Amino acid sequence: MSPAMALNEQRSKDDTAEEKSGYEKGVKHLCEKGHIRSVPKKYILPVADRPTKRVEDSNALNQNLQLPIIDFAELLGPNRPQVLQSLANACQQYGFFQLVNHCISDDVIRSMIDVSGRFFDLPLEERVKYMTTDMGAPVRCGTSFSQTKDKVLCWRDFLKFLCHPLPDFLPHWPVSPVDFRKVVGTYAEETRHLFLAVMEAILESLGIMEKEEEENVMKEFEKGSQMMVANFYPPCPEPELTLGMPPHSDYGFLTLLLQDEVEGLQVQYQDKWVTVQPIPNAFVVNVGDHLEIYSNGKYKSVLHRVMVNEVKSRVSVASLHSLPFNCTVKPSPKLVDDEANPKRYMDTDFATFLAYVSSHEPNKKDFLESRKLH
Ligand SMILES: O=C(O)CCC(=O)C(=O)O
Repeated sequence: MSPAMALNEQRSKDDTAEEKSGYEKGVKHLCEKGHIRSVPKKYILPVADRPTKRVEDSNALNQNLQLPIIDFAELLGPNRPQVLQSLANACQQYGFFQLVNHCISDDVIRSMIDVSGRFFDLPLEERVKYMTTDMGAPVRCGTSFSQTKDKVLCWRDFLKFLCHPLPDFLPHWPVSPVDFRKVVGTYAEETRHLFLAVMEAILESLGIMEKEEEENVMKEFEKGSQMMVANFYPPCPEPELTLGMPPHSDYGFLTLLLQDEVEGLQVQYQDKWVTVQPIPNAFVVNVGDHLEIYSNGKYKSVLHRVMVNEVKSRVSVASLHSLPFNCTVKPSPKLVDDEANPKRYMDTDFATFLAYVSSHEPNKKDFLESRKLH
């Protein structure tokens, strides 16, 4: 039998009912059950959606392109005006930047990546305690992108959990690994403070300086929502057929993402996919849908996706920040004027977002598109 025929034979076996129910337990479990030599059918993307290796579509032409780097320490010093300008350019042109020289210690960062990896190393019996498809659960372990809706599954397992206010949510978090709550509690608090400092700078970069409005928004952010997502992408035997995450944008104001040393994150830039080179201990920060709405379209919530690879597993941790879940997000009155800059988005709230994602197939930036006023 030719290798191709052998692979096809294995793929058709994958589609038994037993295999299908196994998918819900995640990709890690799938890989542990047996030596996976091919990607099961359920994970194979239509040709047009596969991560292509063709030079004209890949990032090869943009090899030297780096995301803008924002030095947090400089932002707090005498060069703040220049750094605010770089921040504005990054949010307008890329929707992404890397944040270095921030105040979170290497130890806190390393421990967060480490404990996330150890969570996914736990036996399935331990992880299964947190598996639910209830989007309202404070802690949710799952797989793929939108597990119940994806026609094609993604090569990714995740743990999502709410973080703020910490005393409300920490008692729901996993008790294993034993240091999970301590390590993640510290990390969650520190990333929240970093988010607040970056958000304040972003408001300033948007020209929202009038003390009253800025302070009001900042007070809302202090009470705001924080959700953490730890992602685990096992090595994949045929990475050209599938993705760790499909192209998507994030719902909140800002996402602070930590990636380990394995590359995989790609950002759409000028219609091309550009790989984000991991910088040790840096955060990849991106504009979310809410900030695009709040800035009346000035700052861009940009599509990104995750590639997998044949050799190494990869861990990333995203911290998503927004206003409190019961708040409405709308374009800032400071950034709207009827003549030159009319309001471009409808007001939106979290319940509308949840209702939308629960009733639609996940597809790129559809939610944000649905909020646009034409
Ligand atoms: O794993 C990554 O690098 C990106 C994760 C991501 O896009 C997300 O959690 O929304």
